[in-house]
Amino acid sequence: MKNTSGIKNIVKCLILFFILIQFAGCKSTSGINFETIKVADAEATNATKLLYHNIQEIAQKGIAFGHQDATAYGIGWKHEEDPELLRSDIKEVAGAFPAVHGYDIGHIELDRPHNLDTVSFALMRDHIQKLYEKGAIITMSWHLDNPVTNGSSWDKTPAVPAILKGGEQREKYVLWVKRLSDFFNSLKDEKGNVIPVVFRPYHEMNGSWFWWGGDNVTPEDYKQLWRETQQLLKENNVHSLLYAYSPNTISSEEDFDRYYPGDEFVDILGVDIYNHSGNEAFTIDVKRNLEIVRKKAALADKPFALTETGNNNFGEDPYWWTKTLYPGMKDSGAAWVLVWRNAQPSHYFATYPGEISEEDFKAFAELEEILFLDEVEEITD
Ligand code: BMA
Repeated sequence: MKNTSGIKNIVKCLILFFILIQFAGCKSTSGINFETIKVADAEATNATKLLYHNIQEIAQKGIAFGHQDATAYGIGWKHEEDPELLRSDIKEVAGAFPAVHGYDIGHIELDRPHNLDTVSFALMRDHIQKLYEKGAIITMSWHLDNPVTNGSSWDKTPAVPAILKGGEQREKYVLWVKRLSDFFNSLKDEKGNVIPVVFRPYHEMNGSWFWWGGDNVTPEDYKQLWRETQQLLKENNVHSLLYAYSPNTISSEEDFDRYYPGDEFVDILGVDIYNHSGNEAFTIDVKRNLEIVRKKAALADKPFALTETGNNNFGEDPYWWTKTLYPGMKDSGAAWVLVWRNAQPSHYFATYPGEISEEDFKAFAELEEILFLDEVEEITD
């Protein structure tokens, strides 16, 4: 009797041991079970899945503030020469860096050293490394040239059929995606691991201002382009991306769905909304749009964001942040809001020292719901 119970205990211990081993295999030191996190790329790295997890965590706590090209330049300055120093108009006004940093990789496809806004890709890589170490979320759009005419993104000559499988410009497009892939794979952290980023290609496709959108493409061709591009990236061993889909201002769920490539090809839902028709209309648009996107995101069990916004009329409104933008976004559940670049006094979307809405931005930054880099770091640590 004594012997049998001893054997039973050993067997029990062994079973327990194997169960523990099993769990230890799936979970990271942070306790996240990566096996259960499903993203569009089935082979996404754990760092990419962690980014996805963090974005969901952030959305529970507030809305992370983002700025395009935040550390590359601002009004009256270009990035610091000293690579250890990161400057930002937002930091100068609010005392903290944005939590989300947007970059555009337009012209990477041409193998140029600078993007279409003269930001060097080497600088971009360097800043991305530094910001990622600090806990920032990196998101990238792609204003690529028109592959048929070699004109810009705004050259409306239809070009999508030409770059789909079997199209006349397919070879060129495959090369373009290869260059894009090499750039993504060159973004490495201190340990040499590839840095995960949110990739937001072919944005604002429901408008007709880009060659990939509106009257210049059919929804079916657009969806096919999305899927084939994702496939090419995966074939090039890019497994560090979360894919974000973001139309321009929509008026219904059908509007949102028109070009949607499918839940299995998208990780984050978004919408871009600019302040074109006055403050009141803007607040209403933001509220309504985020409600639609929130509903879609909940159904698909994905996070969502206000992927681009900004005021083009600051000169007329010193309270835009707290009285116009915030009432639209408040309690929306969006993971982040990203304002577009501060290029020059006639083309800027965030504030800067001395700018008319500077004080209001400080009040906006103080709001509990609005999160900057230090606050996001605490949530995701
Ligand atoms: C647009 C403008 C352009 C810029 C492009 C890509 O909205 O800001 O000046 O080239 O974004 O960043």
